[in-house]
This record gives sequence, C-alpha cells and structure tokens, in this order.
Amino acid sequence: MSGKKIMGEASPAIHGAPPAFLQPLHVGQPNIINRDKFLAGVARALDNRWLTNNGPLVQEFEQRVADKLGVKHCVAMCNGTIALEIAIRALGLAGEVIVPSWTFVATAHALYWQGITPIFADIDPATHNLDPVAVRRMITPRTSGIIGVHVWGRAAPVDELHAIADEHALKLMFDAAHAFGSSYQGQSIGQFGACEVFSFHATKSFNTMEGGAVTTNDDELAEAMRLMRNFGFKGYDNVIHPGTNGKMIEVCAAMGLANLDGFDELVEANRRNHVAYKQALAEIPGISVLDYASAERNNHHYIVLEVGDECPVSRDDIIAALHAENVLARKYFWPGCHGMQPYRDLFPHAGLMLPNTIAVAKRVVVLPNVDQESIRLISKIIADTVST
Ligand code: T4K
Repeated sequence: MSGKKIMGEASPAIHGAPPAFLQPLHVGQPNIINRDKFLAGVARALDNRWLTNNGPLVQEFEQRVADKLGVKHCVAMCNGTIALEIAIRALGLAGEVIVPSWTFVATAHALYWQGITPIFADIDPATHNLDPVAVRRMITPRTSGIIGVHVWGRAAPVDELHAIADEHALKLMFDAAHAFGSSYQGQSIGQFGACEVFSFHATKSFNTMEGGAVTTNDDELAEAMRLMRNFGFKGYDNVIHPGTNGKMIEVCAAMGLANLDGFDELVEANRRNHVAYKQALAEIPGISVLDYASAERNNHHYIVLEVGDECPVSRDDIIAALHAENVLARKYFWPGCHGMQPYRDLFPHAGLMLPNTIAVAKRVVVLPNVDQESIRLISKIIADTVST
C-alpha cells in the first residue's frame, strides 16, 4: 500500500515546546492507496476511448462495491449529494422528512433543493446519532420519511428507525457517507432501509476523488435511479423519465477500483491510530476520544475528540493551539444544520428541540488521522495546552 497519509515533518523543538509541523496536517487528506493501479485504470479508459456514460470501469466498480457490501445493486454517481437527491426523488419523498441537524449540510440541502422541508431531530450525545425518541417527537401529518445518518461511520439506530417508519408508514433511507466498511449487527452498512447513500469524496475513508453511490436490494428502485442519473434515458433515443446528470466518470471508477484493493489494510492502520490517540490522550482532564461500538466494524476514519466542561481550556483554545503548530484540526458540522441558512431563518427556534446537538457541536474537535509519530506530537500539543 503506498501513499497512506503524508507524514508531517517535525521541526526541532524550540525552548522545550512541542515541535511544529512543517507541512500542514489536514483532516481529510485523501487516501491514495495504489497509485500504479489507478494510473493503469486511467490508461485503460483512454485506450477504450470510453470516458463516461456507464463505461466498463464504472460497471466493474459497481459490481465490486455491491459484492463487498453484500447488496444487490450499487448505482454509482458523480457525488454523494446528487446520489442523495436522486435517492430522495426515486423514493418519492415529499412534504417533511426527518433528519439530524448533526450532519453535513448536504443531507438537508438534498431535501430542500427539491422543495422538501428537512425537520431536524436531536441526537444521542453518547453516539452522535439520531435519538429515536426525538425522531418520534418530530412526526407530523406532513412527514413522508426519515433519513438516518451513520455519523462517524457508526451505525444509526437502524432497528428503532425501521420500527418507527413501519408504524407511521414512512420511507426510511440512510446517509452512509461516512460509513463505507462499517457494519450494523455484523452486516455491512449499505444493506439497510430502502436504500443507503455513500459519498466517495476525496476526504472520505474510501474515495473516488469525487463520487458517490446508492446501494439497495430493491430492483425497481435501482432501475429508477439508473434512469434518473442519465436524464431518464432507457436505451437509445428513448427518454421515459425525468432525470439529471448523476453519472460517475471512468477516471473516478479507476480510483475506486485501485482504492478498493487496499481498503481493509487502510482500515486496520486507522484502527491502530485510533487506539494510539486514545492512549496518548487518556490522562488529560476533560478530554475524551469518541469510541466506536467494539462489536461492530468501523472504518476508524474519524478521530473525534470531545472537550468537556471539566477541561481547563476551551475547545476553541485547543483548536487554536493546534492550528498554531500547523495541525489543521476542525470543528465539525458546526453549528449544526439548524444554524445554517436557509434553515436558521426558517426555524429560528429549532435549537429548543436540539439540546444534545448544540452541546455536542460545542465540544467536538476532529483530529487528523496521521502516522503514529505525528499522533504522539499532536497529543503532546493538546496535553501542553490543557496544562498551561
Ligand atoms: N452526507 C454527509 C454526512 C457528508 O459528510 C457528505 C460530505 C455528504 C453527504 C455529501 O457528499 P459529497 O457530495 O461531498 O460526495 C468536505 C467534503 O467536500 C464533503 O464531501 C464532506 N461530506 C464534508 C464533511 O467535508 P469541506 O468543505 O470540509 O472540504 P474542504 O475543502 O474544507 O476539505 C477538507 C479538508 O481536507 C481540508 O483540511 C483540506 C483537506 N483536503 C481536501 C481535499 C479535497 C486535502 O488535503 N486534499 C483534498 O484533495 O467539505
């Protein structure tokens, strides 16, 4: 495996301070697992003189992803946002749809963009995923569906959400943008709800540069989404459906095929990094690293730190100290979708129903998933910041 995260180069310590990094360490630095295989795939596409429109690399990619996730259909798309929009439309969602506010804004925008109102439900502060009790509270006669999000690759409460959806005759789908390679009750994410939507953006654990996919076991839904991603064409000169352009290109599929090969080793390296961060930060007051359910698979892509009230410095102090050393740690989803436009103006009091979201948004820092030596140095910067 080549190119697993660019290692930060440490400069000599000045006056006993932790060393700064010469190159910025980003959250979301892309995983480029097999450069040679990717370049060979690009050459294949060029030799084929077939660059997009359901080419052979995209078809091979879809089959490999479907096999890996144990699902009947994988419909590859140009990105996760368009994949969400197409899935939402193919499912026939309308009126109001319940989503977490604690997600990337694309989950909400994919609804709003189609004239559907996202209704924000609160999360469980322990898992950062939708709280089923809060979801029940937000159901109205206009509700047509629920989009669960597997935040940080940790499965949303799938069974509870299914039960609510069945009880109220709602459609259920999942935003699995973070969750490639994760599981729920031992089964791969990608198999749940009516369909699940992945993002393969450059910053994701598994990437195709830009890209996404919808996975489903429903033949009719898969067929509808295949039509929709290609303007509604069924065969030559025959448009039978409204559609858009959601196609994945061959170069992106080449990247996906190259990255699939080394993905499991990458996850193992991520897991070791997660453990290393946990150990290095264990003794710092008020600081904790979010754990993942140990009985499940997680891709361990996200290293999520929570800075509690007992910590003598604030979350923003820690971020500032890290940035000063070229470690570009990030707040995430800040301040929650309900605090972003147009939702902030539409629902100025939404926060009253979202106390856990607000609390979590204030304490989260996401750290770069890097090599073990850099993890040691980053942890020292945090320890020194807290103790000064
Ligand atoms: N649902 C959820 C739950 C999602 O998280 C997302 C996307 C979606 C749906 C929608 O899927 P897509 O339509 O994106 O496929 C990024 C990504 O653009 C976005 O894919 C992602 N979630 C979101 C959480 O983060 P930004 O605005 O934070 O990206 P940016 O440019 O600030 O980059 C993030 C960090 O990564 C920076 O520190 C720089 C570094 N980076 C980035 C790129 C692209 C690199 O080092 N190299 C790179 O090539 O949105």
